[in-house]
Amino acid sequence: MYDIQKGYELAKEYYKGIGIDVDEVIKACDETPLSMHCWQGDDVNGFEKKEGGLSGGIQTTGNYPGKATNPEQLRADIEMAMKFIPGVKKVNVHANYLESDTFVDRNEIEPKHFEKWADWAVEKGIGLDFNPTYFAHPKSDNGTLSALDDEVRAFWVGHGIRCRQIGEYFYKRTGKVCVINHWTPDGDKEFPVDTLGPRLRLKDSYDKIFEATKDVEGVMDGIESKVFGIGLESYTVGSHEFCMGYVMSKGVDHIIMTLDTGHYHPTEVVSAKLGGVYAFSNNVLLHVSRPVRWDSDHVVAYDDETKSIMEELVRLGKVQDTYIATDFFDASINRIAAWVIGLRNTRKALLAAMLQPVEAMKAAEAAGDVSARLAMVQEYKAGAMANLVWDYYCAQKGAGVGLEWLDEVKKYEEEVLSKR
Ligand code: RNT
Ligand code: ZN
Repeated sequence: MYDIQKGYELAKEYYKGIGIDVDEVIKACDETPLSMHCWQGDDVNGFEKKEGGLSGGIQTTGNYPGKATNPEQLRADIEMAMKFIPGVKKVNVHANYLESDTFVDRNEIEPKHFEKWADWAVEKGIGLDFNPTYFAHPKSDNGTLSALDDEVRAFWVGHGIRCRQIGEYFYKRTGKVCVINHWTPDGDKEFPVDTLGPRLRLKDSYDKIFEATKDVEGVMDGIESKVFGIGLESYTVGSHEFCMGYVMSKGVDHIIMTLDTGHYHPTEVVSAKLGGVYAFSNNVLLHVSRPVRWDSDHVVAYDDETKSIMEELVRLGKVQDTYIATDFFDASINRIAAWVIGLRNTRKALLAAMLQPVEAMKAAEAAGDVSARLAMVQEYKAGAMANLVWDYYCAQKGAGVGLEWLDEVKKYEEEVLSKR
């Protein structure tokens, strides 16, 4: 290992020269919560006492041994991963991760089924986010909130209502706002003749959920769109236009857009959408993921788009207004490694973005000096010394420098995961 302190001193001097206080940046980055999705640990299975696999156009592929098969294991794995993810974290729980000795259907879930998650979060001093599970259920095969069948729709509205109540319970237990993400898989393999009807029903269902729970406190609601799902290739009820229209037409603070980085056409990027959305909304929920071909949920990479998203948030001055959550599931590698890699990349991209002289760039732009603007944007994108700051930050937090975390995760695999 090289001399991390020396690297930090050098970086500090460099950044001082361009008007950046490294310690302030580290603090701001560290205090930005990242919401870690629980579902990477067990391939989105959850703990319902029922048979049946994943559905709704999402899929995990791979058969890597050692996945969590009960809540205790999942929480232990999350704790293991968290050791190597520096900074404030929340945990994002899905409704199908309830805990009950007997089967509880989705429209009957209650705070008590999530008490252990809340106890654990309180003990760890972290916040919890939540997600209705509008998929992987016999009643989700022909649509959920947009289904033609009145009873099916009512069932899912009931689920949405229960989820908002559980969100409030999480808020009350942890003292931290619970961000709920509503994603429905509803769609069609072929292009339907009636594309409007399902959308009007989805709109009506969301209205019913929010109306029935209008007194719920401490909850934010992201509405997540998607371009397509497996088996639902031609039509998605909750398209981008629908979700954006819904959020903007409601015009209330708690209903916001969820932008999932894997949910757009291949040449569309979320980094280019943020400025437009923030012209009309105070907050955004971000699902940081990585699309590859048909899959929207590969492990987050330290790639151009992840960096561009963080740069955009910094330049917009919206880091604190954006709920940053991860969303990917990979069953082909050690699941803890998947979490660590994806969340470290997310955090690192944020740090690198914060280490850029945004004020100077904005000044060049305001002065009409477009050449200087391009020169600066390119110069600082490389993040000359950002890695030195990252290593120092990880060392300070005891989160492991470089690949130090890998040995420990491998050891845990040998001693714990491989024995499951
Ligand atoms: C699916 C959505 C959604 C899910 C989770 C499990 O395409 O991105 O957010 O990944 O609800
Ligand atoms: Zn998502």
